[in-house]
Amino acid sequence: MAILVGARANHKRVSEHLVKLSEKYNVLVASTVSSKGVFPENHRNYLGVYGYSGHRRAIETLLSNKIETLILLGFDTTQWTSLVWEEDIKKGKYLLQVGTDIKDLDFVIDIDSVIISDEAEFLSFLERSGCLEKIKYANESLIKDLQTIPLFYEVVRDKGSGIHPADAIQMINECLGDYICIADSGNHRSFTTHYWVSRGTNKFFSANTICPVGWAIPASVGISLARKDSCVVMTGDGCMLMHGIEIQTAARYKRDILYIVFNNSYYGATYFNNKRNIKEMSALPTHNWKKFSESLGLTGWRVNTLDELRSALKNKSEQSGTFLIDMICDHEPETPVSEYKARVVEAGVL
Ligand SMILES: Cc1ncc(C[n+]2csc(CCOP(=O)(O)OP(=O)(O)O)c2C)c(N)n1
Ligand SMILES: [Mg+2]
Repeated sequence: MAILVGARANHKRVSEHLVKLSEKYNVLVASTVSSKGVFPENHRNYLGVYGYSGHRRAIETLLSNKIETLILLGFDTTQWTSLVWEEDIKKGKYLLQVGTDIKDLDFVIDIDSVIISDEAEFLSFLERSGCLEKIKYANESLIKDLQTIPLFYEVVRDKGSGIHPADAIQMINECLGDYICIADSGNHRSFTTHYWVSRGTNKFFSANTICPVGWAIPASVGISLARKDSCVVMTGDGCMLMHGIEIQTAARYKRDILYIVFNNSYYGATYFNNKRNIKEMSALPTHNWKKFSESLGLTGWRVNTLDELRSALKNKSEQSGTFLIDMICDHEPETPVSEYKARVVEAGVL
């Protein structure tokens, strides 16, 4: 048995129940781009992100017949979360959907049973029902088996030069893995969703439905004020052009936030989505975000290599305050969306 958690269940009460149940009864948990961080991503019972920018372990397992019962918990069925409406999620399984929003239930994915319930209440009922005792033993060997499937897809390195965003995210994660991570809109979101491993729970934020570019910059100020934890924001040069000026507010109120600008001189996502466009549709001047940040009271660094990135991260990790890393990179490295993209192409959208 496994639970695939969606956006509606991405809150603290559900996380607490999920971790407790998973540890007590070996329940496997997967998330989506809209619920990443609801369960610790370094946990042995974690399958990974399913859908857009999803993990290999989650996609392979949930599309196989290794899982007998799959519970979709607070699941928001979108093109991203459903892996382009992939029907194989039903393969060999009993599908149960639990949630409170009637519009979500039995929508597009053909469900076997539906329960209208608060997600956390449902989990505590599930435990009281006693049925998880059986799962505990059945899932034990499955968990060992699944550990052999890597979480990540292999990084594709045949395009672009300089810092590869996948390497950058893994390095940032290694140095600042306890920070709250806030991902903006663009290729950098895809890399972050895949390669950032959220330790602990409720420490990952990203706007996934309307996806406004630059959202993460002002959102980080609110998140920092509400949570009072260190934050790292993965943003792009296009995002900075939309809402970058908001870093002023962060510095003015001395928020402990590190902004990392994936400065690839492109609206990278636009380039990938509209390859036949004229260059001017997606190319951008290489702005100096280090100087921009300094003019607004932040400390800025510009980095061109992974070594320079590591030393800037080390510097930040030793102090609190508002900082920006202007990271020069290429727009061409492929985002980790091969499974998603193949389905979009098959549907004739791209
Ligand atoms: C307000 C708004 N306008 C346009 C878009 C479409 N859009 C999504 S990602 C993106 C490119 C963002 O560029 P950048 O911040 O440089 O990120 P990159 O893809 O290069 O990593 C655009 C234009 C959007 N999501 N929101
Ligand atoms: Mg860009």
